[in-house]
Amino acid sequence: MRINKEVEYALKNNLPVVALESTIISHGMPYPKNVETAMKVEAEVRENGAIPATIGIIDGEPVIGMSPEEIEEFGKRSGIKKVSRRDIPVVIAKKEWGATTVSATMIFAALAGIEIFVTGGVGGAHRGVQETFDISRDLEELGSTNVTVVSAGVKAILDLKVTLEILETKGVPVLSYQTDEFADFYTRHSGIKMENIVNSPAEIASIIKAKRDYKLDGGILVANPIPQEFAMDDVVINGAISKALKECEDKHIEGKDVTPFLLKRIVELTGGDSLESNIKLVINNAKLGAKVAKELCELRK
Ligand code: PSU
Ligand code: MN
Repeated sequence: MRINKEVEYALKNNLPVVALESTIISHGMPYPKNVETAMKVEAEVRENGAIPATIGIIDGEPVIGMSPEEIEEFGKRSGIKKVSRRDIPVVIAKKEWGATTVSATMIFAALAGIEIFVTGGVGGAHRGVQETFDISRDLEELGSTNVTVVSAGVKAILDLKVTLEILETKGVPVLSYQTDEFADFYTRHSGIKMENIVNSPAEIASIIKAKRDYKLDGGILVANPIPQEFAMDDVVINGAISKALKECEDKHIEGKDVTPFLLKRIVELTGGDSLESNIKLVINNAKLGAKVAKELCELRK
């Protein structure tokens, strides 16, 4: 792995570092907004006192802490593979480029020693999972890899209840930030009541520490709701989601192409509004993630 100097120094000296994924850049947003967002997210992490480490695979080498030029490449180069756990050895051996999903990013973050990872939304159980068995590797990774993922909850394109049941089975704490309702990405209210509510970055850090102290391996999912001023209108977003899901079925889109297809169609169907919400919520997560990383370093002193 190539760990950039700044990140390496920070990790050796108990300074806060936040991991960031690259699938959101290559497959989650269109160019050039994807690159602009990735740069804004890195800046937000820095403004809140932590060092960003965007992770991806370049010519078969996992990179922890990409340069701005490399981020730009991930944003515009075509044919970059979407890489989850199963794809990692293939992309490395074939010396290819790979955009890491939540699962793959967690793996490399853990290998590098980064405990906090910020993204938009994690994958989960797709609607119709009873028939398709389509459950993101992200859930399995949260069950076993020691990284805390700060997200805006789980996107309403998925089956939220089944996703939460699977997380419970795998022993993943889901921490709802300053609300008792599960965040569903584009809005603040899914209608699902949450048990574990947290109110500050320090509280989240203390829960991470308790999990590590007692060797309860696995990740933690923080659900940080989108700020109300950037949230989507329920009717608009639900209409777009239903339409996109129907098209996905009609076009027989399957496997790893499902999530990128839905994200892209929802942006188109909302005239770009969902993309603006998506950008704002990732930046909001970067702020919280950086603060949690800082608090965790304080506790580790
Ligand atoms: N959710 C989003 N944006 C994204 C993704 C999920 O709102 O870009 C990406 C993440 O990289 C996540 C992946 O890990 O999609 C999940 O893909 P799948 O459903 O194929 O497991
Ligand atoms: Mn899948």
